[in-house]
Amino acid sequence: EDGYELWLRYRPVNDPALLKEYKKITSAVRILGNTPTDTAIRNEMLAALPTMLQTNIPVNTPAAPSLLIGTLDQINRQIDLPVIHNTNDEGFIISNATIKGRKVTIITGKTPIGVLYGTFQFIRMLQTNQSVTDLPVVSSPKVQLRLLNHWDNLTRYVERGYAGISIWNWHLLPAFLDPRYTDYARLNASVGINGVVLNNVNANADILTAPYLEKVAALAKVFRPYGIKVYLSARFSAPIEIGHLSTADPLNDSVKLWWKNKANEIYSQIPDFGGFLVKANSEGQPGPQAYGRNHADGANLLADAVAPHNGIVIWRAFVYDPEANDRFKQAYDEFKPLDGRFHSNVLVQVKNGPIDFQPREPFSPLFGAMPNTPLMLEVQLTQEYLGQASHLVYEAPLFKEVLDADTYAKGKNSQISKIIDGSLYDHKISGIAAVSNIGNEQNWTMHPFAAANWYAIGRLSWDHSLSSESIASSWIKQTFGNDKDIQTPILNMMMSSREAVVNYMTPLGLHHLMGNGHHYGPAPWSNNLPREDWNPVYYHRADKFGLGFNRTSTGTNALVQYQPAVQQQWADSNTCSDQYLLWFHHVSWSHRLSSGLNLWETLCKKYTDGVSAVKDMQQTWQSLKEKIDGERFERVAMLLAIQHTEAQWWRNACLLYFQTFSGQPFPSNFEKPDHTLEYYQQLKFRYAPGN
Ligand code: BDP
Repeated sequence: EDGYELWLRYRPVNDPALLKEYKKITSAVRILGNTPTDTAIRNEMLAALPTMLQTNIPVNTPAAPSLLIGTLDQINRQIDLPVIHNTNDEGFIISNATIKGRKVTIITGKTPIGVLYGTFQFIRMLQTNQSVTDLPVVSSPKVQLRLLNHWDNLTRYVERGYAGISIWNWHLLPAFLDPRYTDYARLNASVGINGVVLNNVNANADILTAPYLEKVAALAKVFRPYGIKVYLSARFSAPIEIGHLSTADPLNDSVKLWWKNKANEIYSQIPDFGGFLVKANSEGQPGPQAYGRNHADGANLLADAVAPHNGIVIWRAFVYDPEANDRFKQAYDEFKPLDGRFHSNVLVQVKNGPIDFQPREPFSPLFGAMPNTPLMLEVQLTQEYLGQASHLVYEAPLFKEVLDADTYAKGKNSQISKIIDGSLYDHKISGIAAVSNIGNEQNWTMHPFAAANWYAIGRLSWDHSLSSESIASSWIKQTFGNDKDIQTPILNMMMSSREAVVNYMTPLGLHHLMGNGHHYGPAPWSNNLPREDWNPVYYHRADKFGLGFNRTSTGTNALVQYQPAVQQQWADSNTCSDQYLLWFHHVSWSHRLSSGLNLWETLCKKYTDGVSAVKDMQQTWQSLKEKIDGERFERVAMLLAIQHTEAQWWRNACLLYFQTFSGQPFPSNFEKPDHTLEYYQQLKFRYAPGN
């Protein structure tokens, strides 16, 4: 198996009792609507049911239906008692009903898209061998905008992409519609993703020119039946670059008019265009500050242009300034004062942590600090800092850690999930964005397990109360099948993988230790980049005394950006949890941690634990050799071997380097590094994908 189907992998149901039940329910399927979405529903049912149930499935025959699929309006015209469960516009209901005294199963919702989501849920229940008798299942998404952000350039090079080149074939669009586009839409819709930003946040203004818009419109047309809207990253200086104006000043009338006209042009071709995503005044991207204006001025300019069309603007808060004394504080310092100044169709998109998608970060202090602005959470699926596409890292525990974090913004129980879903401050729009890990590799994500992250963020954006375990379990069944012997071992691998990567890369709150530019492998010694806040030494601050970044009141005082209850958790190096210790404290090498070991010994232990966890994953995987198809088995086995080698490399390189400061020996049972520090320092990676 080449892995192309991902979790929409339809295989025969083996359990005889369930097979009987499923066959009965699907013995006559009737789809009531005839929109393009209903065609998508029909196609999916016909792709799934005959293969899974090994029988012909009559769809829309004259026979009395056993499974009735349609919107609430359509359904309620057919059945004896109206369905009254409450859902929002995208929600669905799978339930039992009667038609003239005969029992039917129904899949319904307020809109065809809701019905499509219900259909995917129904299929998922079959794929994961759940009984469909335990009804009703009623579900609505908790978050409105559930988006993938592609960092795809128009050249098809994907920034931080490790799974091939972009799946958007700009050269052959709009006439050539790769069937992959439809499969992409199916995969997204099946987990509830309802929007995609097609191009990189480091944007090229050409995407907003007529020839590209025609291509974008063609993609939008493929995605539309699946409830997926397209969005574009807009380059702030586009009025200059493609509009030939002399300025992009957000308060200039010609600039305003240019964006208005541009929005009108886009909507004339893509009436349901989602809106713009903007990275401004960040890492060299143009922005309103060049004209003495602020982020709100910039965002509102674009927001006004798309507002007549119900479009939105997603403005990123990923900013940092070389002049600041701590990069950690920058987004908060710049954005908090602007709270309340963004127009109502603007969301501010905030990365989960204050720095940049590290294996573990404390949550960004912006969450809870901008009550008058809808904040969108940004997470990264592409594993820029998580071993890239060769490391098995199941990210749902990372996502959950953020969503469940309590900001105390409105007292206890002010979790980030409630800020993101709009409920804490009663916002009308809400969203989660995930930087895509998709490329044109046959299996989409290169590492078969990387697809679990795509899957997980969809499921969590729909319902952030789901557990990482339950999401992993469904994914395993849908991806590898229901064989009982494989469930627990694979689940264990996945559930241990996030802590493993934290341990072998950046334990105890270390962060940003990776190689320059390509971010591949360890380079904690690195100190030669033009900006101080790009260098690993800026972040770990190792010296003869100890290790870590003092962000308490005796240091940069970034801690003060959190609510007092949160500050309290982290302010004292004796009570701060090990996970965040070096994020906030410069701790002496002899400092005792909760384990009783000192900092140096604990560091050695954590790095070693990380490597052992990868070894365990390898062994577990080997034990499944007979149970997994050869192609996917071998692929994962090879990648795990790379991961193991690289985990050792991280451990050895980091510990040898930190030892030059700690001056302490390796513990007696410690497996000695196989090379010297100098060896690791001179390694070059000409083939590592860059940015
Ligand atoms: C960093 C990446 C860089 C992105 C930037 C961003 O290294 O390639 O452009 O984030 O999010 O993680 O804008």
